[in-house]
Amino acid sequence: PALIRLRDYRAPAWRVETVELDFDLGIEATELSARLLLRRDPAQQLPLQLDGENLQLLSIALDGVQLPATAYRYAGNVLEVDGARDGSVLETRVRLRPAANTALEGLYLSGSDEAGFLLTQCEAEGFRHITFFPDRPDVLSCYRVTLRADRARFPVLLAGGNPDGSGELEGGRHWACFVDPHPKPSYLFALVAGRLEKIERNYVTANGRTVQLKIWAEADAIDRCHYAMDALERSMRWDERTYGRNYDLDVFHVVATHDFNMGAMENKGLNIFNAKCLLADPDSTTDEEYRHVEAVVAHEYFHNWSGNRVTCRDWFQLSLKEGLTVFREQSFSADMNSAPLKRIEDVSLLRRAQFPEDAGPLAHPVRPAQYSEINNFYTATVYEKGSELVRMLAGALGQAGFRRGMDLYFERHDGHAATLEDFLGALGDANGTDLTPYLAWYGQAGTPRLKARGHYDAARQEYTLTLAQPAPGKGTAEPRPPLPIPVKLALFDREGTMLPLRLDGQTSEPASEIVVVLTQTEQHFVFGHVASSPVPSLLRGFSAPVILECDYTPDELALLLGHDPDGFNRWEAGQQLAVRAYEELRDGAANSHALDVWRAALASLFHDTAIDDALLADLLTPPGEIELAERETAVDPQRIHQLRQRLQWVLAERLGGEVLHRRYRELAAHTTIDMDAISQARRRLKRRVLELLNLLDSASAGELAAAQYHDAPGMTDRLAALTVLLRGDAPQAALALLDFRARYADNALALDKWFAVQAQVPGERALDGVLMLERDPGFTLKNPNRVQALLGAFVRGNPSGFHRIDGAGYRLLAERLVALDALNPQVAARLATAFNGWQRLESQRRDAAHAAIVTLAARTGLSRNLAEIIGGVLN
Ligand code: B3K
Ligand code: ZN
Repeated sequence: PALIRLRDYRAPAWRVETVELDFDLGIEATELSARLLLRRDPAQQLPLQLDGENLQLLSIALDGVQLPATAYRYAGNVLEVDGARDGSVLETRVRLRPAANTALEGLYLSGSDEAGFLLTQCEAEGFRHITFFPDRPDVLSCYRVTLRADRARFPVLLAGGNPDGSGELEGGRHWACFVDPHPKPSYLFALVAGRLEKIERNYVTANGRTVQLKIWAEADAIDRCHYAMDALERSMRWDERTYGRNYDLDVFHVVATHDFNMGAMENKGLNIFNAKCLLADPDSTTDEEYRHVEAVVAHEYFHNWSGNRVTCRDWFQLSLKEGLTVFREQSFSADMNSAPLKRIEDVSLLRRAQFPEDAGPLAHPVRPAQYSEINNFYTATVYEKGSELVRMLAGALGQAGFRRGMDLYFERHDGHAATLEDFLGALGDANGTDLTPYLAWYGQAGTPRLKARGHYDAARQEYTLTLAQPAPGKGTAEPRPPLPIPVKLALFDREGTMLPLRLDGQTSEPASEIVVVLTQTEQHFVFGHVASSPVPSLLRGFSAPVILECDYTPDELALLLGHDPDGFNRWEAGQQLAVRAYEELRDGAANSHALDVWRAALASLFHDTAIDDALLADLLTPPGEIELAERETAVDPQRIHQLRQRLQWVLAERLGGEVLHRRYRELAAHTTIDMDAISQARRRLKRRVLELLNLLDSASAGELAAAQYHDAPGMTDRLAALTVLLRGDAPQAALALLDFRARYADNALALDKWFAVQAQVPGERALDGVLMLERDPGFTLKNPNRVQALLGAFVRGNPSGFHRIDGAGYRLLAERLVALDALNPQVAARLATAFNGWQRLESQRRDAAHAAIVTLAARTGLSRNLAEIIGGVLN
């Protein structure tokens, strides 16, 4: 398939100034007329070409005259029209088949023919499935949309922008019109029509605009929208306070659907959400999911400025809106909850999802140079690494400087489509500084390594920190410039006290924490007046997305774990120590010093009353199996699982069954259903303690878990208990599963968890479980959430189950991908990325995975989405 390349970018030859869309909505067939006012770039002499996919063209007219068949050609997803000039008006009428649209891109049906509703998804290139248009983000137009439909079947009619009239039509039909005063790219167009309920609230913006906030959902879900409404209001206030950004329409609609390819979509004035990112109630939503709902609501809202008012020139710049908006969302969540816990969560995700992506055959820069199918580039790299890059820039400018830069960015580019150069330019210009060296981060794939070593000179009372980034450009044709790597650091004496830092030549007052920026391949940083050999705390708060290599002793790590006031680095020291302990177990070391130090340090923290319960839960959790696998060359996921279990068992044993029991009982005695931080933290620690106990004594943990399942006031405790029962193979598990299945038969989001928890039971037996669950009447390949819950949880969330030595996991995935691809290419392509990393498996699994992938690649008729991923994975 053809590759689209960044270096081939050309400004559009034709733009659309205004768009008028008129829909006659129906489930089986929808017809729509589009009226485009065209503008031609006088510098370009190209014919009028519009994108259009699977459109049934009913009529076409130019400047009021119906066109004969000789005056236009529709082939290969392009409509070429003769005779158009600057100022011409093109009118087309097309027919769509929403109910037959299983790809969930363009206009489609959510739910059943009888009860479902119609909606759209346009990003990235869905608008061309709705009408003929220059479907690219640098064409910004003003939209007027009229919806017409049967009133009984479609009582609610919504489109982006402000409402501009509605009324009755003959034959029980009605209409509603919407005008969006802000020019926008086609990917932000949206409509929704059907039977929906709403909750609403008035909101007055800081600059005095009254906005009606309305959240829409099907009748059985509307009661679960209140949390999202509160989160929306918090997001709006936060963006006013933190960035001075006000909302800019009279209405803001949010709609929940169970049929959605991703998390949510920031359509102008009409956000559409996957129900799992919007609905929340204690009975069916875990604490983690509550935080996720808050974050996604904020993310989509923040896009109104970072994405909608200032959009991307082309899809190569995707991280301009996504990296920035993830960063804004993460800052918001950190402000609303605990900042260190949020940072731990974000960095864990980066390591679990982005580092492996960046280390495998699908690696790509935050700004990719080329793609075949853009939907394959909504990746952890573009989102999460992109956010890390913005974080570095924000760190380099400081809070006030970053705000100045953002103000200038919004001011300069409001109403336009921008590039990453524009972004760095505005941030730099507002601060009189040149940020272009950071562009190098956007252009290269792979996680950089940072080597650190310290040298203490007792006679001179000097500490020299040497930082190095191993030879950039090695192995590549073009030498790469070194990256700017900001390293936030502190020094501790051996009692765990922070030392004042005086960098050589620095005249200002000593600080306890500073940022040094490595800009060359290797640099020395010399600190004076250091009274004794210090322990450095490096890359505090994870100040750059790199892999740090520093030869700490286990005791130095334990010191940081015990004393670093930076909660993130404290956790990080524990993680590194756990990795050392893991490696000792793996290598069968006779003397396991790191292991002893690790469990001793945790045992003493376990009794430290000053420590937050949630942080303690995280400290008691070693790096996950995927992270551990990243460090190996011949990966055996089952062995990694066993070793990690063993590591946790050793920890549990050190803590002792009695201590764990007692702590569990204390925490259980305080169980509530409240959502405040302390209650959430207790639930998190309670779960961790129960899991550790389960390794030590599964019989008594099983009894506790069975009771917890039975008495659980909410989903967090219920699901934790069910998980422990399943993992421990407890006799009570079967009954709990039955109970859960029946209890949530009509709650799709809760039922998803029932599928996922079983798909994630470790080890060879998981696959039989998956095959059985596929036969459950609740399973369907047509619903992305359900596919994710069963197949996604299995192939991505269960390494020791998926990577069976006989290769059955790989063959199952390949077979399901074929079936899924025929229905929904986007979902198939995303699932297929689970094959990433197969080259580093030990040989037997590697051969089996290779065979499955090759067989799949040889199939004809694969979608462009899936073909690109499979082809990439084989590279
Ligand atoms: N912008 C959308 C993602 C669209 C994905 C298209 N395949 C959601 C978001 O990032 O906010
Ligand atoms: Zn986004």
